[in-house]
Amino acid sequence: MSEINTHYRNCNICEAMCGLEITYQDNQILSIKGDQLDPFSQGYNCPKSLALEDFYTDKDRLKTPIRRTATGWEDISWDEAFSEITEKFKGIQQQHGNNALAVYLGNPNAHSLGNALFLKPFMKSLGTINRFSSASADQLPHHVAANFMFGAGMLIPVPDIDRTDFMLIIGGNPVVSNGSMMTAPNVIGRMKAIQKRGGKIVVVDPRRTRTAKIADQHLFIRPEKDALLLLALIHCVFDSNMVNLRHLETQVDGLDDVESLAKHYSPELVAEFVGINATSIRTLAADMLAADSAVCYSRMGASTQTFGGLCLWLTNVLNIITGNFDRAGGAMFPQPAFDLLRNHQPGHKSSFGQHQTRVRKLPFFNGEFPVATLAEEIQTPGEGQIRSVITVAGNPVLSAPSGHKLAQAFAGLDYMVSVDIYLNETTQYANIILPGTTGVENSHFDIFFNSFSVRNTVKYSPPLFDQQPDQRSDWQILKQISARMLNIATDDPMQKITPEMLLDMELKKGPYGEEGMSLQKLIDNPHGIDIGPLMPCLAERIKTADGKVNLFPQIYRDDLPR
Ligand SMILES: Nc1nc2c(c(=O)[nH]1)N[C@H]1C(S)=C(S)[C@@H](COP(=O)(O)OP(=O)(O)OC[C@H]3O[C@@H](n4cnc5c(=O)[nH]c(N)nc54)[C@H](O)[C@@H]3O)O[C@H]1N2
Ligand SMILES: Nc1nc2c(c(=O)[nH]1)N[C@H]1C(S)=C(S)[C@@H](COP(=O)(O)OP(=O)(O)OC[C@H]3O[C@@H](n4cnc5c(=O)[nH]c(N)nc54)[C@H](O)[C@@H]3O)O[C@H]1N2
Ligand code: SF4
Ligand SMILES: [Mo]
Repeated sequence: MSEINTHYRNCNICEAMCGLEITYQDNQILSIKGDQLDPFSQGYNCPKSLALEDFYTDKDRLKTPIRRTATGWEDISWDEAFSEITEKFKGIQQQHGNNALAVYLGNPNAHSLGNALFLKPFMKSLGTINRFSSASADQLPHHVAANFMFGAGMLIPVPDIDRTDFMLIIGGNPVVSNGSMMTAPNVIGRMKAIQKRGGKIVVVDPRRTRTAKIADQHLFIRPEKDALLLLALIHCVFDSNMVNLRHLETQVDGLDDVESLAKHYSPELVAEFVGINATSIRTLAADMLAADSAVCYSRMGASTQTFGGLCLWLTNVLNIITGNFDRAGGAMFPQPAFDLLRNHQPGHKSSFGQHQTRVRKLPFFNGEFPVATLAEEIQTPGEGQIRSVITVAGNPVLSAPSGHKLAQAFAGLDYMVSVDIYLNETTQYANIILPGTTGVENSHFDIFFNSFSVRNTVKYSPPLFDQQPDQRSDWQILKQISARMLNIATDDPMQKITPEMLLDMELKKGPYGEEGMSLQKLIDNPHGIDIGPLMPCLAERIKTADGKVNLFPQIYRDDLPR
């Protein structure tokens, strides 16, 4: 037996990016604890992080490809799997058109460095516009608001939870979820710190959640009436002459139009619909206005509902007109070291509505269609019908709206592939399952969640254990399928590119590149590097053509009559 060693990495199970300290001996994990020296999480971890060991040792986990046969599943070689898959995909696309093949991407893709980097070229190599993901069952309204108000779908403001004096949480349960679109390790500790410094937390939720229990005030709301509540709060801000754009005075377009709209939504008018009395609504607005700094944070319950678009737009409006935008303690833009918007030109035309789904004519956005339409796109006969699907790290039969219909739809496909580590509700319909390495077997860097983080930090995690000779990582699987779809030779120089090469390049070209940010610097700092609290950066980060915030985008004007 060799000696006991210690390994430091970020947990990649949820959005919180907690730093972990893992002790191990040979290929056995002995303990998983919070890393006290991680500057962001400072020793916090939750019980879910222990699952990193379970993933590593689980006997049920798949490690090499399997193929479904009439008599059950059989093991096959990687080469045989890749040959069959690309032959089938090409055949189906030749016969029925490129869009006969669809892709579904699940949540773990966002928690994987390799997947986050190689999915884009992978999807391009498939040449289909039929792309779906869990994002449309979750957070698209956040991206739509960012797109139309700030000029880029990824430019999403996050609550500056560490400095705010007043936090209004609408439809989020961070005490249980550990926070979402708000990367904040030990979110409970950060919430309690608000209260300790004399601040206040108000929760708006139809249920008495654990978050509501630790809040100072809980307002029960009728489901899906949040847009009306937000309009009434905005009404109160205008009504009391308290609009204050601060440094954004010349950078906001559409204020008068918002005022004209909000006039019609007094607390007295909406109270009955919303289920919260007018006095409570007026007091809520007054409390928010009286605080030195305040932020409204809306999440799943506000996003995944009939009026999710309006909710996320109005949340931004409320933060902006109360002077709590791009300012300490309000809603702010992170400045990640790996900047996903590095090449995003101001005024760049968004993909919203570039294509429509065949059956229900729903719009394409952010490179994809709503997953709620996937089953009907498979089951409705006609030109452009989907006949083949590849899922990557997703379980839409369980997770997507009307998943039972997807089960039927998948069962009727000509050919299906899943890149997944388990045989489950979704992957059982695949002809071939390709399992990648996961968790501690992979290197990690949080490309997405650093973009939604309440503090600017940066950290790289090397793999803890080596890949076995018969294992592949997800990104190697995706690259192999791409190469074969495009008939690229295995010795092509592009085939040698690794996630680490791309990461190093982005860090050097990124906003801290001149200060020596690089992969090597991160390797030398295994606990991570603190860059500091969020800084006002709207003027530099905004991506609209004229550099102004569009307070009242047309898409919401069009939606209001509904
Ligand atoms: N009823 C209901 N439905 C919901 C929600 C809800 O609250 N209630 N929440 C919605 C939300 S917010 C989301 S984000 C979606 C999530 O929707 P999905 O992403 O479709 O669902 P998950 O269960 O996260 O699927 C994860 C899949 O990835 C596999 N997997 C895990 N790790 C890896 C890996 O490293 N590599 C690969 N290749 N595969 C891996 C797992 O085996 C599993 O099949 O669900 C949505 N659906
Ligand atoms: N343990 C665990 N943690 C997770 C996950 C997990 O699967 N397991 N999934 C992760 C993912 S992918 C995500 S996206 C996050 C989600 O993180 P959160 O958004 O923080 O958590 P949810 O439980 O989805 O909270 C939604 C809340 O909205 C409320 N709600 C429902 N309808 C309405 C409404 O009409 N109006 C209002 N105001 N509220 C409403 C619900 O009662 C619920 O309390 O959690 C992450 N964390
Ligand atoms: S809160 Fe999330 S990131 Fe932190 S230890 Fe738990 S699962 Fe991992
Ligand atoms: Mo999610």
